[in-house]
Amino acid sequence: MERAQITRISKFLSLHLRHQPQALGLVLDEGGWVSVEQLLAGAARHGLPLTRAQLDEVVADNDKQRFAFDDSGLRIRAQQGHSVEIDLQLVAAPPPAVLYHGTVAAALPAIRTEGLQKMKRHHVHLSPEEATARRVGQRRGEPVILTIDAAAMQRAGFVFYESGNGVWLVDQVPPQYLQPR
Ligand code: HQG
Repeated sequence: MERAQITRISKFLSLHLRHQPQALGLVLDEGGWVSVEQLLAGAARHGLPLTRAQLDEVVADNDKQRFAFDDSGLRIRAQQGHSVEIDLQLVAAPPPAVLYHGTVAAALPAIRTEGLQKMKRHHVHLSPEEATARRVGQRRGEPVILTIDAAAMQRAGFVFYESGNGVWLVDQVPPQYLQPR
């Protein structure tokens, strides 16, 4: 498929697997999973007919591995980023010593006061690489990269989770763990 078509399908999947499953007549189970067959039927009903091969291509090609099939290949879910209530059954793991977060200057005063908050998502999203954080910040304007002392947070008892696609998740980052750069 062409890049534009893959992006269109990826955005459609993000919308429905993270935020509005009901718009496609889907019900996510508690882990966020949905049957591939029902997803394809719902997509066809809503003007985006899609073959299983096309879905496989979008899942495999995705730059951030946003979606995953279960072991049977019969169910699919978004790996993270949900606004609907689900339990991804994430496994706690020790984080890299340093993590990065990309944001923009306008958010800094609030972030310096109250720390990084999860806002509308289930967790604060952090990246092991600065370049990834830069791309995340760029979605909102000129990026500002914050360095997080994840090792100190872990020593203080904060629990980190690694999502299936290399994003590190935590409930919040209090301002004292944001290192000045
Ligand atoms: C900011 C995309 C004010 C935070 C990306 C960010 C990522 C605060 C925004 C993933 C704040 C929330 C996550 C505070 C945090 N006061 N602003 N106390 N604390 N913020 O989209 O990290 O394409 O929920 O800096 O690429 O930008 O969806 O989080 O600017 O991986 O797969 O509030 O989403 O991936 O924005 O992005 P978001 P994010 P997908």
